[in-house]
Amino acid sequence: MTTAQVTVPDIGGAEGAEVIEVLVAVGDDVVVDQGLIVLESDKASMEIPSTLAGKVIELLVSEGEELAEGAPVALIEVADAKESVEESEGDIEQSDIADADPGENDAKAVQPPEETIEQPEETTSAPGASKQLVVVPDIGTDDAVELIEVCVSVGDTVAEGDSLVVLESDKASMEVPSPLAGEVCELLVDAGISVSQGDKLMMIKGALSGEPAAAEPEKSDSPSVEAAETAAAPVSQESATAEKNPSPAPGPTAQAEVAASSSANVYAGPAVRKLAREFGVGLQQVKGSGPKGRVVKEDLQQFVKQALSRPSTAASSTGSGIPAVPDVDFSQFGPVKVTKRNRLEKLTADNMQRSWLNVPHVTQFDEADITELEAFRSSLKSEAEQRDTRLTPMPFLLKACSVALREHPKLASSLAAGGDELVFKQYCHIGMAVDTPAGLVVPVIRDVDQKTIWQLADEVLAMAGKARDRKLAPSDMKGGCFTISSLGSIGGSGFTPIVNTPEVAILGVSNAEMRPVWNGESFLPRKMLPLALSYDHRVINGGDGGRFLSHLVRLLGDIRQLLM
Ligand code: CAO
Repeated sequence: MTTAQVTVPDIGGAEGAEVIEVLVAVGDDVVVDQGLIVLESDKASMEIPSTLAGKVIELLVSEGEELAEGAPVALIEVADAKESVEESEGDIEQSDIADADPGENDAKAVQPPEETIEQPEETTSAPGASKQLVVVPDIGTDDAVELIEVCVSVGDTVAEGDSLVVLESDKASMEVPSPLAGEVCELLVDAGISVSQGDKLMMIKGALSGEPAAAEPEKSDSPSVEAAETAAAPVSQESATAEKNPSPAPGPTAQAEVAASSSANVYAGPAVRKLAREFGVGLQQVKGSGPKGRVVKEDLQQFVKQALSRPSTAASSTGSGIPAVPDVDFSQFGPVKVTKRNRLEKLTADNMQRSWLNVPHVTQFDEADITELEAFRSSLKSEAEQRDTRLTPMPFLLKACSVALREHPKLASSLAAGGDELVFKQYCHIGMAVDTPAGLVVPVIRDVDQKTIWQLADEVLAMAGKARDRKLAPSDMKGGCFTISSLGSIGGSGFTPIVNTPEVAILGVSNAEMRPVWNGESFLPRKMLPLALSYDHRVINGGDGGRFLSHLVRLLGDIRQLLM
């Protein structure tokens, strides 16, 4: 059985890099190229791949440790030692070989840019250089890599070494530092595109740009520029007369750019950055718990978990991007008792919030003279007792609404197809809000237009009883075209009800009172019933609402009209 050691390869000249993640455990089977650890320097993070296939029998590093080139990473029990050693092209050392030569390892492909960003002297020391073109440095691979973040904007002042863009391959992410101090005057790339060594990134106006003419940059055809470009150096000069730069590739939205650039300053490894992008999480929102505040995978998982566990809070407070009402610890002001809200209360809250946020509400008010109605109703009291029912104003209200809705069907319609269509119902089912100890429910009374006042009285009684006994079936609360919410028996002179979506209108009924009413000659005692009609202004305009309400007032004022 042969064991062999995997060591840290050439990491691009970085003096040391921190182990930010150990990707395998003792006992794991690994294949060639599988990431063993993630190293992160101040400019790049990179996965160190296994150069062997086999079983991890010892991990020689731990998180937080600083490693340099040649440092042992793991001891692998090689499945087929010969084959693996051949595959690794001498990058690995057998455990009995003292000196490692990690130089030509696969991980070289992920060397960070510090080494390569050192520009050829002729490109940076050219006297009087005004603008410099920054290009993708040697990234250790001929393959294109993704440009995941642009860390600067046009107009930004950058210092030498400031991160300009972040590149990411499937094995590493690396920041491209600015080779000079100056001002970003043109961006030639957008996040999301693929780039290769030598591709143009941006123009930076160096500190010497304000120098006199003598210090003007050399023309683009100068040998030094040619030399620099031919050598695909990371930075080349470009004068004002030089060839036009390519247009930036089509990129993401401005919002995405902002998110990307703010994420760029977050301390996190490539795996975490990739995961964050997949989840659509801006890393700047995530609190890092790793060394030096580094965001680790667990931080991101925790953040996503918390976000998912907040849907009801979001629905109740931030449904339209409205800032949430902050939680207050009321016990700081005095003793408190906290109770849990039941399911019905929370459901009602969500429905109200949804309607309130989605529907532009208008409420119109009027009063119906129900003196005659009340006299008629009183005259039927004994008959109601004989029928073992109760004749409240509600059956009359239901009937009157059904007649008014027949004349004004828009009030019983619903919006459909994202607002392109209006559904007119050929039935008349009316909901009735019932106040129960458990909360508010709205059973629906079907085919109100086809029922007698006595039938409606029975149904009001039955439905209100069922509601209070919590015996309503879900089907009892579906299919309404319009709703009546009567607070008449409770009191109050008026209120503005919330439309019970997807319906478009609701009638609020308040407490009827005897009042002196001027008839043009004298004040007469009349029983006046306050009515409030709330409606969805996307469907019902003021004229529709006013006509419906006036009609309803007339019907309640003279119930003989209900027969017509
Ligand atoms: N003005 C004056 N008195 C009224 C009245 C009004 N507008 N409406 C009803 N009354 C009277 C009734 O006539 C009855 O008295 P009598 O027995 O002397 O006739 C008494 O008040 C009690 O009526 P009721 O409430 O039992 O019966 P109802 O048919 O009028 O209403 C129901 C039934 C289920 C709608 C009602 O009980 C109820 O729950 N209302 C609350 C609805 C609600 O909470 N809406 C708000 C929703 S938004 O938060």
